[in-house]
Amino acid sequence: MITFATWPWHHWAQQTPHSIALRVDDVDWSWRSLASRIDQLAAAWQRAGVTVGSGVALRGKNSLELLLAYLAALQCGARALPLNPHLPAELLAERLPTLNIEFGWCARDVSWPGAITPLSVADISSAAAAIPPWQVNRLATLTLTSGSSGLPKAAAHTFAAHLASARGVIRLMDFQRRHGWLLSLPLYHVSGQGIVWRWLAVGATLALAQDLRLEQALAGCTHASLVPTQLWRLLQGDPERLSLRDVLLGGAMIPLELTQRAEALGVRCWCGYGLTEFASTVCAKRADASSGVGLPLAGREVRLVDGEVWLRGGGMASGYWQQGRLVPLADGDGWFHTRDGGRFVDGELHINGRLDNVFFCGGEGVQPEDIERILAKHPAVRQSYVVPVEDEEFGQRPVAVLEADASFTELRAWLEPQLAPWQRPVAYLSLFHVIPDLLTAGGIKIVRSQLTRLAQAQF
Ligand code: 4YB
Repeated sequence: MITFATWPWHHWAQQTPHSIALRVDDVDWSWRSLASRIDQLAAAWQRAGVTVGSGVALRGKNSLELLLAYLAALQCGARALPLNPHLPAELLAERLPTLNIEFGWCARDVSWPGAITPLSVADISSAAAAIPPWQVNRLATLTLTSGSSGLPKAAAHTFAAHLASARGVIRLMDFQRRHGWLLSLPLYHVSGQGIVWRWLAVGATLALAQDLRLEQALAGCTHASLVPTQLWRLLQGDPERLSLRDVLLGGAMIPLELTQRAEALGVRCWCGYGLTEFASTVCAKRADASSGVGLPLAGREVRLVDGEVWLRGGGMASGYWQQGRLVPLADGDGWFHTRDGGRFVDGELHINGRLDNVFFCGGEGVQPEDIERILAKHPAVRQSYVVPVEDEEFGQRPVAVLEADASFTELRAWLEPQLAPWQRPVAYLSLFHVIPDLLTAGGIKIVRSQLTRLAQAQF
């Protein structure tokens, strides 16, 4: 596996200058043209004051401009913080000052909190700037966690961590220079950045489709990363026409029914378990007859302590960035305590669910994911969440929030015999009724605390 002596895009511009680095809609960019565009943009941003150690926030949906901004910020030696464009302004105003962000780029003209200097990708400087040296151990990115409560934390990764994460997946999935990976998940989430670092690590083609539906965006791509809901939707369309060869799934429980259906259509499925703190994938395997997430990728270790998954090794963030310093995320022996419940079955890791999601119904612990796993087996269920609602008699009781093509009466009759009495939902709600703007909300996962609040209000 290559170790870089210079910025990866410069490396590939020297090694394979005419190979296709990027395919944006129908336009191809060679490594040489990409590297030269990044040089121009980085030089302009350096003239605007961005320097080694600056903080640069990048706010937008995936686009060519966002990718260029990300790479240019890195080449300036800055810490890049990609942000979900749907984050409320109040949260940014509260969070950005603690993250030492001095500059901001945004896809649309929005105002940044006062102290932040806006940057533009229209800026071009042909004056050669002194390019900061590539240093694999420099802090490269801050990525906000999607924590279920409180303010998100900013996991700080070095280039070395991103590359270590990439290498584990590349080795497993046989991703090579001749392949193309669609940037199918947002860059503000580690799953999107994971795609970028795998692309850079092997010098393959990255595909970006700015306004296309997923089926169309995938045309000509061999690889994609998808959350289970995206793959369900894809299989509902015209799956015969998919050119997709390999799909890395993750972010949530991956139903066996999903991978079996996709595999039968010739799509190789890889089941991953990953986290922001580990710059994406930690465990993965080729989908098979078991619902586990396989074994740790090379260079990672997993152990279970009182049923909690602890992780250590390659890809781990250097800490959470807070007020100019790194707050450790691991214990004294280097283990990160994930708050995920897990178990080993036949030597393979299975994820039970978030320990923080457990609630109590009449004194009995309910792990919502145990019920969701059963619901996911029903052929008509596309998405399912179980959340607690307050109950005078039992404390809390489960409610099922579903996207399904079957009636709730039918689902209830099918589900209840499979559950203990305290696990049985007291109500069934339609997901799109509870969160009408779900599809436009931008995130890759449901925020459970929000879903719980909305379900409680409708109950
Ligand atoms: C899971 C889970 C699983 C995560 N079963 N719970 O490149 C990739 O690995 C990728 C590919 C496709 C889609 C997503 C990814 C990711 O990176 C996902 C990373 C992620 O979700 N990070 S997160 O910080 O937002 O959430 C982490 C949490 O998500 C974990 O702590 C688990 O609770 C949950 N999770 N994979 C069950 N296979």
